[in-house]
Amino acid sequence: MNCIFCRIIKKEIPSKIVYEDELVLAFEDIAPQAPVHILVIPKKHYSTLLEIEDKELIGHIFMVIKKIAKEKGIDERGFRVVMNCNHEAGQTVYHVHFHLLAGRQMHWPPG
Ligand code: IU
Repeated sequence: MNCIFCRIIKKEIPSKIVYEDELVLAFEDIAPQAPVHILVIPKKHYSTLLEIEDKELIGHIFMVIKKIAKEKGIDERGFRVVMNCNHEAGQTVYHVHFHLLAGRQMHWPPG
């Protein structure tokens, strides 16, 4: 399988890692859309959210997001979590990922 995020997990491609444990990796997005833009991904390959049945994994991902938000000091001012599922939502990388965005005023509705 030639998944770019799996290659990032294996450290075959360098990334700026901000958090790692046995289940997830978090790294800085290569094309940041906000002063803080981190991707949190499961180490196990799932193309989209639709493939995940593991509730503990989803819960763990959100606990990690919370931990990173606190460490980055963005928890009080606010942050946004985005997960694009399939093409109409704008998903371009088919290894499920959660965007953690912060550091500027967000707008609603998102584009
Ligand atoms: P999307 O939700 O699938 O559109 O988000 C993919 C993200 O992955 C996007 O923000 C890219 O900038 C980011 N990204 C990356 O950080 N490193 C890469 O090598 C590639 C994409 I390809």
